[in-house]
Amino acid sequence: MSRPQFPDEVEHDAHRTRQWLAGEARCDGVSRPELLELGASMAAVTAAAEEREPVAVTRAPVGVDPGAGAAAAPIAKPLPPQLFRRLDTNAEMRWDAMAGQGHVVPNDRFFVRNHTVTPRLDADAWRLRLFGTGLRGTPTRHDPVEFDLSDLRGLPAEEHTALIECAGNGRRYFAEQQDDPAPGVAWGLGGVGVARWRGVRLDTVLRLAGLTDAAVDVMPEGLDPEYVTGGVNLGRVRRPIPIGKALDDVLLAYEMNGEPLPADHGYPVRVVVPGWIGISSIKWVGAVEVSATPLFSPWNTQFYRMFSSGHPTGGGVLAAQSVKSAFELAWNARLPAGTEVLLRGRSWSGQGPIARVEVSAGEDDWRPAELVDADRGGAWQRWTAVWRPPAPGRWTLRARATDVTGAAQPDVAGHNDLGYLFDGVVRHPVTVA
Ligand SMILES: Nc1nc2c(c(=O)[nH]1)N[C@H]1C(S)=C(S)[C@@H](COP(=O)(O)O)O[C@H]1N2
Ligand SMILES: [Mo]
Repeated sequence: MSRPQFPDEVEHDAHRTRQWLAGEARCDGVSRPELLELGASMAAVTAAAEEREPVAVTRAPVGVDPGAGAAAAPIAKPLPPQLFRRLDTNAEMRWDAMAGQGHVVPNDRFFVRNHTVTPRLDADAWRLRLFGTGLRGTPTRHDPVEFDLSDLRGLPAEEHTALIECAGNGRRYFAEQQDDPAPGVAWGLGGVGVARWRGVRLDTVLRLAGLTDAAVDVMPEGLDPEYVTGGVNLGRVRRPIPIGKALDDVLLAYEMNGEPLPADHGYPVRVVVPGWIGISSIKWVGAVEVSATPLFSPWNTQFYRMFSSGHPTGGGVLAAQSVKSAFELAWNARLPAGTEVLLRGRSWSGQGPIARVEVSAGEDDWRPAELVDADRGGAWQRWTAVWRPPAPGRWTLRARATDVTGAAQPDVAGHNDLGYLFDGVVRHPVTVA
């Protein structure tokens, strides 16, 4: 699979932003002036909207029978406390739950990021509806080109091991380590996971649906409830993908780690956009607009952009996920004094494989970690380091990685108002007894 093309996205976004600001594009459900106003006057609301505000959603998505599950928990699967930490409608994986696991994250402990709730969809009734000016004959939303699940399963399948990470992963360390709290879901480092995704290439389906050369953007949207925040209904969760990326390595996945996609991860079908921030990988995809004109949604204009005095007006697009490292240890894990401990962890970067990892247990005693060979060039890199805790007490473990492009973890992550892309070295406390 080819590597994500972030420079393309940055360029694409700069171009789209100019068009958007010039009024050349529309953003269904929210008018451009409304969005601009939101942006100008509701910075705080926007921030809260991103990933924090508790959202009261009572409406069911069209075509979904809420049944008895309407008032059910936002997440369908069990969330045992030894595997997850709950964060409103979301759940982050506990890193000690990865101790001794293989390259992928088992489905029972994969993190969940829900803007509202996991919908219970009927796979037999499910259809993928493609429409828009980028398809031959310009099928409309109400008279779309349709595929059902067996259609998709009948097409050539591919399986890719890909990492999905929330752009806000690590956000709590802006507050905890840098005294710079950011609004939004207070993820530790558990808003990330790697799985084997099996499905059909979006490319294949777009071509069957009558893709034309005029298409520039593709916007999948979810069948989960519309997202209401700050009193504004922003509609279904959706974010455009430029056609170049859509035709490159994007999957319509119906299996995760060899099982049908679990309800929380997009059953029956989700989009998987390797390398791009998690919001690109739309779950419970029901429709895909294919457009000959640029598309916008609140998820690429108001959220998931870098806003701060150091970034351009309108914010910078979120491109590659940043470099991060995590120990497969509980926060405040207890370790025995005087004996060798094998520390394990993982590092990853949106820009490419990890080249090198160093660990430290003290002030300035960085030494190289051993990379697990099987992961070389993979979605993330497991590593180990031997440590003999010298004495009982409180110790701080740190790990820092460098990817093949030379991107490395700084001691302090760069500020941005919405707390995205934390990449600082995390100080992991352990107790030696
Ligand atoms: N329809 C829909 N798709 C969605 C979301 C959502 O709330 N609704 N959340 C997005 C975000 S912000 C992330 S980080 C990923 C998380 O995928 P996961 O829940 O399978 O881990 O899904 C993305 N796709
Ligand atoms: Mo996310």
